[in-house]
Amino acid sequence: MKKKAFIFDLDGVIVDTAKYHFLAWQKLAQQLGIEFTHEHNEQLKGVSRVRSLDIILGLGNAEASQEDKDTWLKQKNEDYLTYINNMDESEILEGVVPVLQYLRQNGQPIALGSASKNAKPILEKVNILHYFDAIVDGNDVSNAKPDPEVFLQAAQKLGMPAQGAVVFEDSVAGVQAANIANMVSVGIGDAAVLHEAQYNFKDFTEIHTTFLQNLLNN
Ligand code: B16
Ligand code: MG
Repeated sequence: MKKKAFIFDLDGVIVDTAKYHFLAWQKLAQQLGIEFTHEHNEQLKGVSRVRSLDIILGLGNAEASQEDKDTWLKQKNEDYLTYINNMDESEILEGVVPVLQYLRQNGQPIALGSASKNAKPILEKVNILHYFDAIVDGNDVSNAKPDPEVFLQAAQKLGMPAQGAVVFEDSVAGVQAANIANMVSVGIGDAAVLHEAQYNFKDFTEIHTTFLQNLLNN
């Protein structure tokens, strides 16, 4: 069987940490007197922590010093980490583990490509860190998605060519990053939103081994 690099985004693909990001950002927004809804939260998916704060401040037409921003970023992350601390295996999205197992059993190299700086502790918490041969996250990259840096680094760390690597992504920017890197983009979520993806699935329960085999044969 041929080998390809399989690269997974984290939030929205493996686990739904967006709900915890939301709670932590909402607490901060309330403190700052800025209205922050679930709809607003959609704009933060796949976006870096620093950029997320700027988006929230923008919602309130607020400006702030770098010192204040640093304090708020620290506070938001501390709040977020208290939620992460309570995560366990039950939070892995349905269908993800069978796909990881299939890839592992067939000797396929697996990496994580996430914007989160908390990626590794989250994978540890939900007990799937051992599936990953490489982790590239927000601590490693300087350019955010849609820049392909995170996925290019992931392929490189796996010792695999970027071209033909398979990326599972739930964000538009992530799908674009995969396409720019000449990788195979697999959109997870709403196909209308992720219409730029080469393949679309609602979630991992729809991804069967025949699909993975076909990818490997191409
Ligand atoms: P952190 P992903 C992203 O994860 C989240 O979707 C995004 O909402 C978050 O702001 C970003 O990670 C940074 O997370 O504050 O933990 O460094 O989808 O790229 O796995
Ligand atoms: Mg994501």
